[in-house]
Formats: sequence, structure tokens, C-alpha cells
Amino acid sequence: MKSEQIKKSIQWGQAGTSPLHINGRDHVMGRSQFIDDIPKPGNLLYVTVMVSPVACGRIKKLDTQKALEMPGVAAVLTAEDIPGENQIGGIIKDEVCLAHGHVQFVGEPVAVIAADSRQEAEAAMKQILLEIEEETPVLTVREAIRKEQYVGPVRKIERGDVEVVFSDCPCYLEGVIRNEGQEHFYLETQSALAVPEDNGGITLYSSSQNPNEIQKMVSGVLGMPQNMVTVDIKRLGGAFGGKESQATSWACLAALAAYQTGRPALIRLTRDEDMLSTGKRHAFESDYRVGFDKEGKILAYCVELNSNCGAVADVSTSVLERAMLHAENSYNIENIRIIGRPCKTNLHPATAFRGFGGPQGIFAIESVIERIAYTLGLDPYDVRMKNMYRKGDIAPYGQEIQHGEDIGRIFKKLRSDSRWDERRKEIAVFNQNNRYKKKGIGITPVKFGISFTAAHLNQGSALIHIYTDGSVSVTHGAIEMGQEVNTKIAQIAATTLGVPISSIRIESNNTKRVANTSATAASSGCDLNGHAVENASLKILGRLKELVLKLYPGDDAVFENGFVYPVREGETEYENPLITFKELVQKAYFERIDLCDHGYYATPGIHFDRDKGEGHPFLYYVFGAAVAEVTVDLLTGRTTLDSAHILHDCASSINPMVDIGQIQGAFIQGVGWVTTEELVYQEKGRLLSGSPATYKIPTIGDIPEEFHIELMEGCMNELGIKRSKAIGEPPFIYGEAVFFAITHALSSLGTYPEELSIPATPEKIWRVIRQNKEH
Ligand code: LUZ
Ligand code: MOS
Repeated sequence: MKSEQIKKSIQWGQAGTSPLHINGRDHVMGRSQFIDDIPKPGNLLYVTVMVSPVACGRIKKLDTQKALEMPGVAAVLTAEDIPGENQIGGIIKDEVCLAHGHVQFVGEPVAVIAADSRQEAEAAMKQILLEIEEETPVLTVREAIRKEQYVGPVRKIERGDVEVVFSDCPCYLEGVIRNEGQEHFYLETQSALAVPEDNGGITLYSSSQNPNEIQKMVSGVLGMPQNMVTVDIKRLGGAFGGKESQATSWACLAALAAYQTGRPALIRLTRDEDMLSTGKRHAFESDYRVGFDKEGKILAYCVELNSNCGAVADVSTSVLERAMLHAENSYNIENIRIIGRPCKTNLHPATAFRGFGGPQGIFAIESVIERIAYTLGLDPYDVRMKNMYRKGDIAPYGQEIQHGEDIGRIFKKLRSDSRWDERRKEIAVFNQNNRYKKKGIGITPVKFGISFTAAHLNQGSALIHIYTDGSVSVTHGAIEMGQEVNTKIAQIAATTLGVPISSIRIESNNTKRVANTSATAASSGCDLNGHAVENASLKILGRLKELVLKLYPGDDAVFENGFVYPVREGETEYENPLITFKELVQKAYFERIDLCDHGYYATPGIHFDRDKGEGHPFLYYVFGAAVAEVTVDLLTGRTTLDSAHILHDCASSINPMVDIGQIQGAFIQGVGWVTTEELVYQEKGRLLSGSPATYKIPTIGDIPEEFHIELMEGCMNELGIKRSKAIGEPPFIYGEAVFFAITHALSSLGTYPEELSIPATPEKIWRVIRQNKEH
């Protein structure tokens, strides 16, 4: 395209260009509102939550009388004060809103205090008398398995016969692979504002990825129909899965306080409260057995994925399902058995977190590949390539890997782009010449399935109004949480309607305008709701086009950047507009043509049979790969990430700048998970690393000096919105390349560091170094 044209299409906001973030200016000016920025309604109550100080026990006494008498206190509420059902479990109904009879984890809400100020609420909280008879908590996956204590069924996906192969294969390994959890560390902590309405209903402003679930649960807890509960969400200050199901309790507790007092009620957790009470990424402890040949070809793989789900089910069964569906990652494994055990323990309920079990399932097979490569003395790249999916291959659960050839193409290109072979040689020389510093390089391919694994969640909706001045109001089912889904959706509306992006306003998500929406999750917010926006736009466009052709008879008309052009056969460049979009809309109004419409989309062709472990759960797959190089300081155990190369498949990106931003952020978040972010619990199940002072997330200083991200060219996706691919979660998994760079560096000491687990903190690395010295 000529530069004039490029400029025009950016102004227009066409899909495939990178216009400015639609709220960028307001964000930078500090004008964008998050929950705590909404102007405070009069008579507001501040709500604090008293939580369980112990992991397991029976409530012997809960006396709120003294607290109620404290100054400024409007209400002190317990399970007894819930007018509806004390139940907020989204998939399995095993979760209470307020503890009743017993407590199951440290941080579990027991009572809410509503007062004129936060200080008064906190002072009153100290006056609540809570006596708990402590019981011994179950904290580990192994204890839970011993007691057969699960939050859902143990599941299996199987193909071929692993036992037959194990009994007669050239090489065999077995072992355990562990990863710890991860705190979401969204900047905006869990927050909710509940406002009673004059008709007996209630409106909630909640920091949630899942307005529909907030509406359902508040309706259940308050015992009122769903049409009495309105949920309005403008944007979140980050979420990463932490607000997919876990914004619910806080919204319900604010709603309960508002309902019982008739006054607006605001909850905003402090960072420490949030870290203590809310669930995190699932820790996994996975047992594997693998049979392979001398070239590194995997002949049979058996993996038992045991996840630590915490005290209640939350979304853990779905997380485990996604882990199982990613247990083979990018490899074609003929004989495979995947077992999933969702272990119930007395920790905060683990929940959705970017990747949703995918990273854990992939970490297991990638670790196995590394061990195979080390055992055979092969380059881990070659072992991976030997097993890689090819065109037409079928996943263990029966779905064909569409465009499966792309993963190999990406992997090969990344090998040369990152200078894999040369770097490995340079590293070997470096490690020979350096006693106290060792370098390592790691590579990880990623295949990630797009769609919610629960098929019914794969739907999106939208509502579009065009006003008589040509400006457009778009409501859609996704939640903006910093991923810029609003920018992308505005581009989709602008492209489809042929108006400049500046004419599009994206509204808050509101259950009165879009109903029964799915959580903005599974990387699918833009796909599902973008399709719905396109659907609504096309309906209105159809009516407008009919009018144009009535006013200006011709073959066809095209809508571009605020103008309507005539199209005649054979012409590709449009000039001399017939009419502006604005004038056309005014004419349509006087002709009494509907300028509004609702849009809907349901992902076609997906299904999955859980009992058989078979089906076609994903619409398509996202592919990519990462290479990372590190230096490990043997005196301190500290790792420095020197470089990262990422090659990622977006197909036709709707907004390349946004996608690259998502890859940067996801990768660095993954690096945090595998290196420094450590959740430490004391022996009774209380989180010790429960504040930013003790929990280390990556900072600007952890970004590698050499950081290359490239979008792979020539990848197709006929099924995504505007032929794009989802972006949110897959690149998180690239962080695992850093872990394998560390194990590579440590292997240079003589043995493969089998016991090293995620996160590879300096302490753990140092232990590996010391063990090697002792040998
Ligand atoms: N949430 C969910 C998700 O309910 N089902 C999923 O498959 C999923 N995948 C990723 C993230 N959130
Ligand atoms: Mo998520 S892990 O809320 O897509």
C-alpha cells in the first residue's frame, strides 16, 4: 500500500492496522474509571471482611454483638443473614458465600462489617468473637490422593496401549514433575460497589471478568430473580483469570451489605487481604512414565496430572481438563494415557490463571523431552522436532490438528532466527571457560487450543445503536481488562460498518444490554464477541445498503471510512462517494429504517465427551515457539535472562501492536512463574509470601536485553474473526523456555537437575549447585 493509504486505513481503524488504544488518552491522563474511581454515592458504606485465620476447623462461637455496637457500624453480617442461598460455586455447588459451621482455608470469609468508614469497619472487626476448634489441614496433593479427597471426578484420556509399549521398548524413564502456583497480581485488587435500586433491585459495579456469574450468584444469595440484579462493568485493572470466578464472593458480600442496610456498599480488598484470600494458579505434581527409542522418538507416554485445587472446586475441573487436553503439547504420541486428579486440600481455592492448566500440562511433557534429550545426549531441539505434529495428525482426544504443519515451520524458522545451533556451541565454550557462571539455552514450542472446553460457554453477544449523527454505540459481551479487546472490537465494528474508529464508542458491559454472557476468558473474548459485533453490524449494514441502492441504483455499494462508494464490476479502487455515512443514516431514520441491532455468535462444530475423553473441543489451535538464553551465577544461584526470541502465529492479526504487547506481557508473566514468584505456606497452610515485599514479580529490570518478537507470516485461520487468532493465553507458556535454559546451564555441572521445579528460585538453583559439588 502507498503511505497515504496506510495512513487512511489506520485512521479508519481497519482490522490489520494498529490505531491508538481507544482509551489510551484517558488512561494516561488518569481519567479512566476503575471501581474505586467511580464517584462515591451518598450514604456509602465501607465493607470489610473478617476471614478465617486457620485452614481447617469447626466454628464453635461467632458473636458479633460487640462489633455491632461500635461507632459508625451499620451492619455485621454472617451466614445467618443471607436471605437466599449460601452458595456461590459456579460449576460444582460446593462453595459457601460466608462460612457456616466450619472453615476450610485461611482467608475464607466468615463475616462482613459495613460502616461509615473503612477505619470504623476495621475497628469493629476486631470486636467480633470467633472461636474455632482447629483440625489438621490437608495441604499437599499426595495427602489428598492418599485420602482420595477430590473436588471432582478423576478423569482419563487414552489412546493406544502404553503398557504394551512399556513392557518392550528400547529406553524408558519415569519420575515426577512439579510446579508451584502463581499469584495473579492484577494491579486493581478485588472490588465491588453495590447500589440498591428504588424498585427493590440492586446494581453492581464489580471488578469481574464474568458479569453473568455475578448476576446469577447475587440473585441466588439475595433470593431475588436475575432481572432484579444489574451488573455494570467498564474495565478492570488486570485480571489474568483471577477475576473469572473469584470476583464473585466480594460482589455477593457487598450486595448482601447493601441489601441488608438499604445503603450503597463498597468493598475494595487491600493487597495483603487479596493475596491471602484469593486462589491462584494450580500447583501440579505429575507422575510420568515414558518409553522412547534411541533417536528420541516417544513411543508411549503416561502422565498423571495431579492438581492442588484448594478447598472448593471453583473452576478446577475445567483447568484440569485443559491441562489434560494439552498434555501432549505439539507432539504426535501414538500411545498415550493421561490421568487427571483434582485434589482437594485446605488452601485457598486455586482458580483460572492465564493458560488455565495448559502451561502445567505442557510443562510436564516439555520436561520429559528435556530428560530424554539429556539421557540420549541429543540436542533437545532434535528430540522435539522428531516428535512434532505434522499435517493431518490427530490429537489423543480425536481432533485433527488443523494447519498442524505450521508448528514445524515455526520451529524450524525460530531455530535459524535465534541462531540456536551457533549459540549452543558458543555456550559450550563459555561454560568450559567459566567456573562461576554457566549459560544455558532453552526452546519451547506451543500449541494451544482455542475455545472454552465447556462447549456451551462458546457464545458471544452484542448490541449496536447508530444515532442520527452517524455515531455508533457498541456494547459487547467481553470485559476490557487491559488486553485492549475494546480497541480490537472497535476496529471490527469500524471495518464492518465502514466508519472511522473515532465514530465508535465502546460502552460498559451491562447485563441489561447483553445477557447471559460467558466470562471473558479462554483467550476468546475478541473471537466470540467480535463475531457477534460483526453479526450485528452486518444486519444494520444490510438495511443501509438496501437504502443506498434504492437511492442510487447500481450493482453494489461499499462503505469505507465514513463514505459510501459505488461499486461497478471489475473496479477495485473507489472514488467519488455517493453519500457520507452520516447523511445516509439521517435519510434512513426518516425512512423509518431500524438503526439498531443485536448480534450473536455461537462457535460452530465443537463438542467433547468427557467420559470417553473424545471429541473436537477446539475451534482451532494457536502455534508458536520461544528460545531463551540465561546466565546462572553459581555463587548466588541468581539467573539473568540474556535474550528471548519468540515466533508467534496470529494468522491475520487484527491489531499487530496489541498482539505484540500481549506476547511481551504474557512471556514476562511466564518468566515470573518459572523463576522468582514463590508461594510459601507455613506448616498450617497460611500463605507466608503474601505481600509484594515477599512475593517477587518481574519488573522492568527483568526484561532481557535482546528481546525479539515476530509474528509468523503465512499462517491462515479461516475460522477466527477477520481471519485472526486469539492471543491472550498461549504466549504465557513461552516463559517455560527460560526454565529449560536454566536446566541446560545447570546440566553443564554434570547431571540433569531433575529435582528442580517451578519456580527455579535462586535458593533452589543453589541447592542443585551444592549437590553437584558434593558428588
Ligand atoms: N475458562 C473456562 C477458561 O471456563 N474454560 C476454559 O476452557 C478456559 N480456558 C482458558 C481460560 N479460561
Ligand atoms: Mo482466563 S485463565 O480468565 O482466560
